[in-house]
Amino acid sequence: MVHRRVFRMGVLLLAISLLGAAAPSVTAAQRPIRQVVVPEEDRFAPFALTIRAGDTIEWINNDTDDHTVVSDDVFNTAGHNHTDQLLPGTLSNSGNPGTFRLRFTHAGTFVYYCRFHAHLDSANQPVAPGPDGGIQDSNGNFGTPMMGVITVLPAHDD
Ligand SMILES: [Cu+2]
Repeated sequence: MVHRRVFRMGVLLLAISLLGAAAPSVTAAQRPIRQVVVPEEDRFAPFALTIRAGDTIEWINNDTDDHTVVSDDVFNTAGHNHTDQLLPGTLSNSGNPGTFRLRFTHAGTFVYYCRFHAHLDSANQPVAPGPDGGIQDSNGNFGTPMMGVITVLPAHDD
């Protein structure tokens, strides 16, 4: 049944290309792109952000060091599971901030972390890699990993 499989693949590719063509619709273009910035520290700012379905998030790495946006698939219901994206720092990107965009098309949560400055424990929760990683507060608390949460509410017209 090779020809049937090839046909199915063709339909899938057609669907993907149609989805791609529909993505920059007028409605999406009118919505502002929401930004999550990495300042010159190992953290995402803001930590938590609430958006609407159809909105796009842009991560901007203003740090000199590289960081990553990695999906915590266990907690994600907003899609984009298996995301593992390098966000180059200015030192490795010709002085420019590395950027990465994701558009969220349905309601849910997108929990993510940086695999350089956090890892998942046995319960799949992000933890800081130790005293030299993650977010360090003035009290010497090293417990917070470099992570963030996007909450996607239904679209305005839902
Ligand atoms: Cu990082």
